[in-house]
Amino acid sequence: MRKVITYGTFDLLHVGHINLLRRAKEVGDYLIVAISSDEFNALKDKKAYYSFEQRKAILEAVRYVDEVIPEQKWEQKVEDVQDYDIDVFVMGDDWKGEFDFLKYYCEVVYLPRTVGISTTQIKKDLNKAHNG
Ligand code: C2G
Repeated sequence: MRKVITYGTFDLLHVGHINLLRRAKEVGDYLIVAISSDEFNALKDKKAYYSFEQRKAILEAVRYVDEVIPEQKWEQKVEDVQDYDIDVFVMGDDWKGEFDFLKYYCEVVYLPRTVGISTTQIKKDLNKAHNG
């Protein structure tokens, strides 16, 4: 069984996330998603609208996702790849090159981001619509 892992906040789930998850699943048979904890989001200067538990429940309902684990620190990726016996690490290409050190442990694949959508833009648009 070819196991894939990817990491992210996945807040206000949108088609950009779904496109990433679908393609990540396509490169293997089993997809683990490490979702950023609320505390780790703070380290990324991100404040998710949905809590970790809510984002976890939403991702577990996505057909491409087989397992969801917490992402609590930058340094856990090597340990995760070893502990979960991962074959492929996948990220959107906004992270291209950032995780090449994992190439010693598994394949590293950066997939093109979906253009024109982001959680940040969704929040901006909603704020504008609400405040006129
Ligand atoms: N993504 C995408 N297209 C978009 C938006 C996001 O392909 N329009 C991808 C990102 O490239 C990432 C994944 O969806 O691979 C999750 O995006 P975020 O939730 O923004 O994740 P991020 O904050 O980049 O967290 O340790 C890695 C970090 O936790 C990554």
